[in-house]
This record gives sequence, C-alpha cells and structure tokens, in this order.
Amino acid sequence: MSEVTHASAAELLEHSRQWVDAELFACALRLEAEMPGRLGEAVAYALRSPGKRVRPALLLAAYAAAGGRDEAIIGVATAVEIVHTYSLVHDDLPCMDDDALRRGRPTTHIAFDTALATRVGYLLVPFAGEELARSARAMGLPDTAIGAMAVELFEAGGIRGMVGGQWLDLEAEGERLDLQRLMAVHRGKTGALIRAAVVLGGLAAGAPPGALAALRTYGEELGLAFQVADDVLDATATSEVLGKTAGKDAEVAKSTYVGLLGVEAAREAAARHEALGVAALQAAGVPSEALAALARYIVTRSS
Ligand code: GRG
Repeated sequence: MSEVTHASAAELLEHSRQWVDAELFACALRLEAEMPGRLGEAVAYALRSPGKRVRPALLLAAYAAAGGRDEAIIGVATAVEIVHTYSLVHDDLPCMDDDALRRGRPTTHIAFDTALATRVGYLLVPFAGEELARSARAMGLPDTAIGAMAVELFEAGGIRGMVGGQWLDLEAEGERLDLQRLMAVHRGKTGALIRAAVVLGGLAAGAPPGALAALRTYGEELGLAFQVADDVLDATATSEVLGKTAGKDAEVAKSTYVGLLGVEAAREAAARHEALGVAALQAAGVPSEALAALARYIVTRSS
C-alpha cells in the first residue's frame, strides 16, 4: 500500500477517490449484470455518483496510522462508502429531505423513480456487508476482527447512530433544539458513520486498545465537526458549488449550529472539535499527519 502519512489533504482525497471509485465502478458493473433492467441501472447510477470520498480517505489514513499495509483494505473503505451512498439516496427521498440535486446530478429518485430509489437503498446495505466481509477475509483477518468490524459499521448505521440521528432530525423540524440535543442529532446522523470509518481502519490494522480508543475519539470529534461545517456550508455556499441544494436548513426551519450560534461561532466550534480529535491522537502516540490534514480539511472545506 502506498505511504499516506505525509501527503496533503488534497492528495489524500484524490488518492482515495481514484482508488475507491475503481472499486465502486466494479461493484456497479457486477450488480448491473446480476440485476438487468432499471433496478440494476439505478443501483449503478447511485454507486457511480461522484462524491468527495471523505470517509474512505479517513479509513485509509487510520489504517496506515495504525500500521496497516494490505491493499485489500480498499474493499473495507468501499463498504463504508456504500453505506454512505445508501444514506444519501434515502435522505433525498420525498419522505425525508425531498431533494432533487445531489453531487451535482439529479437524485436517484428523480433520475429513476421513488420506488426504485427506495429499493436501491435497501439493496446497498447488505451489499456493503458482503463487501466488508469479502475484503476482510481477503486480508486474512480473524473472524473476531471481522465480527468487530461488522458490529462497528452496522451499529453506526443503525438506531444508535445514523438512523437514530436522522429520526431525531426529522422529528425536530420546525422545533428549536438546544445545543445538547442538536449535538445528539449531529453525532448520530453524520458523526457515527465517520467515527466508524476511522475505527474500522484501526480494527483492520489490529490497533492496540489505547490507539483504538484515540482513533475513536478522533472519529467522534471529526464526525461532529463535519456536520457543523456542513451547517455552515448550507448557510454560506451556493448549490452550484455544493452540488446539492443550499439553504435547505433555513427553508425547513431546521435547528443548526449556525441557527443557534451564528456562522463565526459555528466555525469556531468545528475547529474546537478538530483540535480535540487531533489532540487525542497525539496523547496516545498515534502519529498521523494524514489524519491531522484530513481534520483541517473537514473544517475548512468549501463543498
Ligand atoms: C429510517 C429515519 C431513517 C433514516 C434512514 C437516510 C438515513 C437513514 C440517514 C441520513 C443520513 C445523512 C444523509 C446524513 C447527512 C450526512 C452528510 C453531511 C452527508 C454529506 O456528506 P459528504 O459531504 O457528501 O461527504 P459526498 O457527496 O461528498 O459524499
């Protein structure tokens, strides 16, 4: 596996994008062959949509920081991106955020239809599980490690993570949440999968308990920072730059960091979470310029 500890965030993301895109496109081809017709086309459309690939980049950097060197790790990173892809397809559905634009293209239910987009999401979840297990086995990881990785990913995707956070978020529309409740939404909806990406990198590399705990703290802090930065971008950037509809939070009166604190204080909050995450790694002696660079990118990104 190529060395990633000294690269800039832009290089890390480009490396991750090229590597994970090749895997995602291969998955899309396989699924299209297995499911001829509109369903196969819709799954492939979702898998091929051009994201930033932040979660795979975090996973690859955490894996390298914990001493991992096996190239089959890309399959584990792809599994996390597939769970993320499902969440975007479902998040955009009319029964959730009801959005027509994602990653600069029509959302899956607009390009196809709502029933197909719903099925695409449901198909992608077990497919991510297969991808995770297949890659972890190819790496020769013991069943205990594979089990721990599966629990990490699917708990993060479930009621104690992404589904739970999204649920709270949808229920709270039009309501003014205090900072504590808003943090719980952000930690679940967005933070849990980002934390899982980082922890999976550590688990796959066989990181010792202290390093794993530090990676978990880093993932937790950066997951929160990611959504705070997202709140700022929703309020300050254009749809063209974001590739998704900007200004949506204000439109549906969603509680956000920007709504509660204002843009500047929200930016400062994101930077505080970045600092806490990076400090946890330093305190545990986990050396990673790559994870520090990605943390900086997460809070300063423009899309
Ligand atoms: C059953 C209630 C229920 C929920 C289903 C759909 C869902 C689970 C959860 C939605 C989670 C979600 C989409 C959270 C937003 C996370 C977020 C900030 C996404 C944008 O991530 P980026 O910027 O996007 O990394 P790209 O496009 O670059 O991959």
